[in-house]
Amino acid sequence: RGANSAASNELFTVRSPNVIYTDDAIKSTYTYRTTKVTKAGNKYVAEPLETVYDFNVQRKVGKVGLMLVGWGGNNGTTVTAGIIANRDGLTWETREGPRCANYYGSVIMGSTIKLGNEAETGKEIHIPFHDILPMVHPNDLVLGGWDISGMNLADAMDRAAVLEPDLKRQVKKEMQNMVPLPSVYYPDFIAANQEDRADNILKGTKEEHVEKIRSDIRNFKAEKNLDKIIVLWTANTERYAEIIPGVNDTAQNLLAAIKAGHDEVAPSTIFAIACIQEGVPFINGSPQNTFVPGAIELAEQRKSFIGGDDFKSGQTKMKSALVDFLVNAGIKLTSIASYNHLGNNDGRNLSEQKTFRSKEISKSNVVDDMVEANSVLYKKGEHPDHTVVIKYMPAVGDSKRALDEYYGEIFLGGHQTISMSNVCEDSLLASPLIIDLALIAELMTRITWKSHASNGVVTKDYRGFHSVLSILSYMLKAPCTPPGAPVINSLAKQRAAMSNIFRACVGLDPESDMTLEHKLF
Ligand code: NAI
Ligand code: DG6
Repeated sequence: RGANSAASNELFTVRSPNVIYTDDAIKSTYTYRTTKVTKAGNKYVAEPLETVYDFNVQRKVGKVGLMLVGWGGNNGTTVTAGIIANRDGLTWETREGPRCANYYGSVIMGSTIKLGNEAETGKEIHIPFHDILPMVHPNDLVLGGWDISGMNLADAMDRAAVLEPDLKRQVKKEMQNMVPLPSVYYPDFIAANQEDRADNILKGTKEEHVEKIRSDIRNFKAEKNLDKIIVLWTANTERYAEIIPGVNDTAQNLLAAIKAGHDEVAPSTIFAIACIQEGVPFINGSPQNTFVPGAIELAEQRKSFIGGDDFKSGQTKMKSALVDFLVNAGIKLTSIASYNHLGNNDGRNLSEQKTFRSKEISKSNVVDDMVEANSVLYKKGEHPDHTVVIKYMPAVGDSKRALDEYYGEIFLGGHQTISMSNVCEDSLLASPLIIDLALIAELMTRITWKSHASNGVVTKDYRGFHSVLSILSYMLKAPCTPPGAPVINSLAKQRAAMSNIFRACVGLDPESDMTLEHKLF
């Protein structure tokens, strides 16, 4: 492992006429098989379809910077302390005994992928997810960022009240020297109760703010000698920006609105635009509509990566797994009541209706596709009732209590009620997602593809994936997809998409779980 991790660090190679390894790249030719369906009267005709792609993955990872907007918040300080703790191999005392640093909760760092079956025994071989393709190791990420609160990260970590005292003691010295850059603060976009921490804010116009953020990114890159930077919004949830024709509906209008200092341009959109203009991936970990249509159009025009919205950490992650299970088990889910209370600054900010509304939207839409896919249980347009409640309860701090009741109809008019109490230690669940999002976004900057025409002629030059990185969906409550592309919320499908796309990049077929070799004796 190291800044220039390349061939010698790779855990496996693929032996196949479709895969070539060069010093710089892994090049694969991959046949993507789908099924085309046409409707003939009231019947369907299904036709197997094949498209051949060439993928090119650059093997050299380089030195990567991760800049967090909201660096001094609960997530920002927790992910920073967590990376230092892992990098330095720290152990610390708790009342339950010593604990050591790990990356549990990160799908990339904490889970495995099935590579295949061992030749002699048929035994499944699983490898760490991180080893499927060359990826930056989180311990090597160089951290920086912005916050409207100028508190150094050690004090901010105390303010967050997430980590054990003995762990904080060990990372304190390094974090004391980390001070967030001043940030963009438009009070109207977050709750009024946040005003007392806003002591580190940029003066000037919206246009100047974009330029300042751009120069911050460039300076950080130069100072730390980085090859690339990823920017991620983990700052307060903002209210939704109104979509106004002529203001934020097109790239051109949005840039003009920023120039004119229009009120409906949110701080998170200012960051998104700055990143798009710098060609730096920008990920939104909060629920608001940072990516107004004009921002998406600009990202597409500049071929710059964006991803969002809203980390999917606890209650919603359970929901996107459980609803998938229930609906696919043929159980007609008829209502979901999701209540939660929490006492951290996120909860405080969400105690205002306008910011709560953003969260309510992102938490509510997560079952739509699964319900829509089951026309046996649900008529067109029919949905389970779904209520989301969030209450601010300072006493429980970062230890959010999520209570859910899933109520559904089973065989012959019976009912199934599942009541769930889920204690989500919010920042400890969200921080590993920040790492996953950064690692995958970075990887996507090194993958290009081209396609073959049906006569085998390679038609296009290599190019990157679509600017809207829907491959990040597993980590996000309300996944952004390219305009017109469907939103997939099922957790299992989201994970399979990630692992199978990465398998394709090394010329391996998707993991189908058919295990025919054990079924056809
Ligand atoms: P937090 O309130 O502790 O931290 C947010 C930080 O952002 C604060 O330090 C605040 O001063 C700063 N901030 C506000 N506006 C800013 C701006 N314009 N520029 C720079 N900094 C700004 O919140 P926490 O718990 O860290 O969560 C961050 C975001 O992630 C919230 O939007 C939350 O809803 C979202 N989220 C959190 C999850 C979790 O489990 N912790 C899960 C899903 C989403
Ligand atoms: C209460 O819902 C506050 C929120 O910020 C959540 O803690 C956060 O969005 C995580 O939500 P979930 O549904 O993934 O646990």
